[in-house]
Amino acid sequence: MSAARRGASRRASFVVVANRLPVDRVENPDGSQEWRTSPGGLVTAFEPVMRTHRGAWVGWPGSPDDDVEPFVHNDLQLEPVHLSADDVELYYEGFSNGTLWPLYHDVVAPPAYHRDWWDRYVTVNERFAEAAARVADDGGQVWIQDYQLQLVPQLLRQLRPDLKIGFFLHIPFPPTELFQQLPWRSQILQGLLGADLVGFQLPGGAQNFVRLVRQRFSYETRRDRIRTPDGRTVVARAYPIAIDSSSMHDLAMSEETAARAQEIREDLGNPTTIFLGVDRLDYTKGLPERIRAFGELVADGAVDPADAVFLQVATPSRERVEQYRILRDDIDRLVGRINGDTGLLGRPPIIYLHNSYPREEMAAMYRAADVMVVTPLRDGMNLVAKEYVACRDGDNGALVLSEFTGAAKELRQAYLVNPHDIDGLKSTMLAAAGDSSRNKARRMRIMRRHVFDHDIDHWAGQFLDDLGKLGPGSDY
Ligand code: GDG
Repeated sequence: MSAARRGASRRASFVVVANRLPVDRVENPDGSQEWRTSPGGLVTAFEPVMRTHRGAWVGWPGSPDDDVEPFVHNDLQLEPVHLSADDVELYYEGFSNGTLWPLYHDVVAPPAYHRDWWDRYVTVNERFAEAAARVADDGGQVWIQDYQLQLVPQLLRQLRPDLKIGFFLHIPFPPTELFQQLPWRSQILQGLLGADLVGFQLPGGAQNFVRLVRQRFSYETRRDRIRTPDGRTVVARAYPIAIDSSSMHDLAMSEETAARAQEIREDLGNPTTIFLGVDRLDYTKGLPERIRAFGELVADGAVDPADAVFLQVATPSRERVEQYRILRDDIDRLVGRINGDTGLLGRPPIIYLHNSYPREEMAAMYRAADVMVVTPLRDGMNLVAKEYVACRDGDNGALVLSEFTGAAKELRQAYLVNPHDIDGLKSTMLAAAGDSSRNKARRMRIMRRHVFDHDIDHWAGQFLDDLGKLGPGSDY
């Protein structure tokens, strides 16, 4: 395996625990296999900390029933957690993506509650906690990621009370009335309370959490602090996640990307306006709403398919989960109907790509697009919106952004929309496309400054600085 060497685990003073390891196993044409760093912000965010701190990463390697020994990849120590096919079905596709995901996203799809899913969620969280306990050095820092692992903070504290434990939730933390539906609500709250610092995307999520803890357990709380009966202080605070803005910008500004962006425009028939959507194919992302809105604009004659096109990239996601299969069929039908009803010869109004692309190609699409359309019904942050802003330069480009994303709280100069309001979506998409260069440039300049000042290093730095002040031995 290139760039990877097997190695017995050594103890690490900084440990990230996430559902997935930050690598993918890829097969070469000659049949040999190797690990490659997965595309994504988290690896980039943690890279500097990992290097200065002797870091390790605990996570699932990505295929079921695969026994992978601990190994080192690009100087990063990787600690695989084994998941059986049953674990994947019950803990990952079941409880994580069939219960928690819809519940935490404002029940935009109905969550399913099954006791055997929950039981397996507990077992798998125990396995992750044990792996983290084995690898963390005395008094080390452990940072646990996301909704799949909400019990790990408490389980790990029981095993290793000497550690400083942080947790970050990448998705929204729901309003208290919705959270109370969960049959295992107390266990989840207690799981999170095992951390010294619980991070959320928005202040509202942190407040929901503190309120729930006060209501359910009558613990003493003051602003963002919770006092537990065993005398610990748990802090719940917002850390809006960010992107590696300068590397995204540099990639977009390269000559290769400029040439590729030009090619994309030509391939699309050199329209005046390219609208772009980029999402994991997920029912929280509001794909049908935006496609329907664009289809109506074409049908109404407000948009001429000879002059404008909607390019939608939908990255395949969670394809074994029923709701995702239904969504895919719905979108296929919707796009087919709009293109069939309103398309011209060689000019379908919607180009729909159900595929994933290298980062370079994504940057070229962002650069080619005149209007980026991001319309989730609910989204913790939405990195696509920030990536688009980072890839722009000069006076064109407009971002249409759902009010229900975390990003909307920061990117106030976007053209904000309520994605449930199809007429509002239509008028906002038109307004964004037709706005003056001066207005677009002004809005983009302010957003760009924000995205550059609040990048992924800033995000990780703030969280880890705060975590450093908390936990065992601190009098914070
Ligand atoms: C969760 C939360 C929160 C997409 N297609 C391709 C590709 N992507 C990349 C995008 C972006 C990332 O995937 C998607 O991030 P989002 O933030 O938009 O959405 P989720 O996947 O739902 O992420 C979300 C995030 O966690 C971080 O905390 O913002 O709210 O739901 O970076 O560029 N990348 C490549 N090819 C593709 O085809 N290379």
